[in-house]
Amino acid sequence: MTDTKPSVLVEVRRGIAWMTISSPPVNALTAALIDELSEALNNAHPPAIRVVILRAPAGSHVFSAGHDVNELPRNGRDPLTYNDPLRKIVRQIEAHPTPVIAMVEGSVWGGACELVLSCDLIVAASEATFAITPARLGVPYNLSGTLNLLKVTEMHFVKEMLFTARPIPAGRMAAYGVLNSVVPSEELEQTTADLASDIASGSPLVHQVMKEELRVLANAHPMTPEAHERIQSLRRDVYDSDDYQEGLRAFAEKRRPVFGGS
Ligand code: YXS
Repeated sequence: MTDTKPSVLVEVRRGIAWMTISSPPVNALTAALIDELSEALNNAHPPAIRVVILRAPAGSHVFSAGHDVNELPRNGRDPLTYNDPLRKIVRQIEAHPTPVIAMVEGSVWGGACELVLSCDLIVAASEATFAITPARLGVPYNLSGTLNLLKVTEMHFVKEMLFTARPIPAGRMAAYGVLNSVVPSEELEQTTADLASDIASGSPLVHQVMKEELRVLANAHPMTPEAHERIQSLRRDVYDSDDYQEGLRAFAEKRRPVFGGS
């Protein structure tokens, strides 16, 4: 009987911490799994740990199905607030004092794309796909998630991903600058290990300082309080809408949603 309890297996090899997230059947990012990952990261600090690699179990067809839909609030509350577990782990990875590499095989959905994008480097198998699906579920994608997309690629590609919610093949993601490399699945682990060991041989202090410098610079976006309030009120229109309830209902009933636009 395979263990269905969410877990993060940590294996340390020559200063590189391989973290395998597992939450059967589709690695949905439940609060419990995110707690396990947060704990694993808290125990993976330099100089003992030089690089973290985030992966799914070998051979996974689904890297992660994204936020656990069953954990999205339905009662008119913002489903993606600052303290949502997924938002917290994204910030923790961005602030983690070592480089974090996402090693991706299988399909990546919704908030799991943001989890992967929060990593410093991404190596993907050629058959991997990435789909950002709020439009499919009627969910109000949050400000930081949208900004994180705009930081790594261009507006038209961001709009294609967000408006269509289609799974985008790894090759196109790399062509738009989102992935560092795309390799045949049989080469994925070795390619990632080689990249990690190159990084691990460098100065951990310099990595830590440069990573934080880049995080601060990437977030240096002047935004007026009025702009922030306007975006939040637009998002409230979505999570207060019938369409949001319809998206969650359709997911639960395993049918395509019928959005009425209100
Ligand atoms: O019917 P059972 O009980 O076996 O459960 C099914 C699915 O309901 C469940 N499951 C999930 N449960 C919670 N949260 C999820 N995200 C989720 N996805 C799936 O897992 C069991 C097996 O699913 P099934 O039969 O569909 O498996 P499959 O192999 O045919 O297909 C795997 C997927 C991942 C392609 C498919 O399950 C799928 O498309 N899942 C939804 C992916 C998605 O749209 N994720 C976005 C979640 S919302 C989110 O991340 C953010 C809030 S946002 O929208 O802002 O990005």
